[in-house]
Amino acid sequence: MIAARCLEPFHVTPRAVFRARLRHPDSREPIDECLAASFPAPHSYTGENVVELSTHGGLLVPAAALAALVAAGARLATPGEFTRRAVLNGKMDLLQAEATADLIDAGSPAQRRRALQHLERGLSDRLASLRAEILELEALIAYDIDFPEEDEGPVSEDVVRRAWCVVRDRVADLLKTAPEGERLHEGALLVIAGRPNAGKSSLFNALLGTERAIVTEIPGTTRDAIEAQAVIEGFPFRLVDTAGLRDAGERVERLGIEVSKKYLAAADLVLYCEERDDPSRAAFLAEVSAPVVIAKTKADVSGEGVSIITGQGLPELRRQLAEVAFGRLLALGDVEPVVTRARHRAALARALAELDAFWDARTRGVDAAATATHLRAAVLALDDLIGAVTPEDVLDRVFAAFCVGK
Ligand SMILES: Nc1nc2c(ncn2[C@@H]2O[C@H](COP(=O)(O)OP(=O)(O)OP(=O)(O)O)[C@@H](O)[C@H]2O)c(=O)[nH]1
Ligand SMILES: [Mg+2]
Repeated sequence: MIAARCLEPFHVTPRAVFRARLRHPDSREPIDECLAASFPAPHSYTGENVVELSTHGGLLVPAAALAALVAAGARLATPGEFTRRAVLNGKMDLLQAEATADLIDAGSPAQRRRALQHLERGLSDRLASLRAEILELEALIAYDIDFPEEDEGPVSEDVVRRAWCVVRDRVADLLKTAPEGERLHEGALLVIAGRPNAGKSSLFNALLGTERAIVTEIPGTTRDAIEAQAVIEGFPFRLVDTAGLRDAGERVERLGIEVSKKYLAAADLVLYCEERDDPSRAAFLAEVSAPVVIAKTKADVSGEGVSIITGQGLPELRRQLAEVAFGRLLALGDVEPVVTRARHRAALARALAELDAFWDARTRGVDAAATATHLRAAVLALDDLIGAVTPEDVLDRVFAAFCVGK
């Protein structure tokens, strides 16, 4: 065993921390005094025999410690390898593995809370109960499958319809959380737009809390789009400051306006800045499909709206932005599960399509055994989502974004 070759003394007392001298396995050269803890299988993170070492920090000691362990037969883990092994050994499901990465990457309180909920099986439990409901629905039509020639089974059609309706709506409700859930994962793309000199860059800086974009009294100051991460009311946003929209201007500015238009097309929401009622607003709004929040700027001069000088209106604006981008999540609170990735959305959409195909086939008089294949397919879609049987390439994709050491 690798640890036994390098540590002096070495114990396998479960989960007891002990102090040991770390030596090079060949030269026996002492490298560090470290803390070691052994976690015999299956009571470890990965489910395998694990020894954890805490060495002194710095540059030389950890590098020498790693070299000694590699000389004793260890190798460095690939990104996400520990969690991947935990999934393969049944210590956690795929949703919990994704949540582990999300927890580490969380940049806002809302992301952290959601990742923790998924890690604690919030989403896994909901999917397990939906899966059980679909299997119960299949049990309800078991009589029809066994005795296809009978007209009336012991379970009335109304009972089957209600059971189908309940589970179908529950899958649909979970699927409806996908747009905001994925936004929670990526950050809502908030594009700040408006005429030159409207105060866009000033508001961008105020929402970020740092002077990131250049502000001057000259219209056309911002030439290119600037993107930055911000946390607003606990939610993650990607803020984009853009070049003021106008038709005139020189070549560089016109290119900047083109970039603004591309961002506007991808935006989750748009913050439209104007100093006073702006005649070009209507034409602008007509071209944008994302929801738009209108901010009246320079309130210290005009009296109403937001001012970056006095701070007036900024708390209300922050609340409004969070409400528009994450209103559904705010209404659901932290208890109801939410799906946060395209992978989740695709699997749920498949389950929903199969549930609808089941009912459609049943009402068209297709024989019960054939309709049941749709219920089986819906269950399989949920199994894929939980990661019950996960093909290698799905694992590769999930763990590609992991950091080394988890
Ligand atoms: N009094 C007052 N002045 C402001 C406020 N916000 C912005 N300004 C001023 O308005 C001018 C334009 O501000 P910017 O933030 O550069 O405006 P912009 O919309 O980014 O302008 P372009 O990048 O040229 O399109 C600057 O002189 C700012 O100091 C405000 O809340 N109150
Ligand atoms: Mg600007």
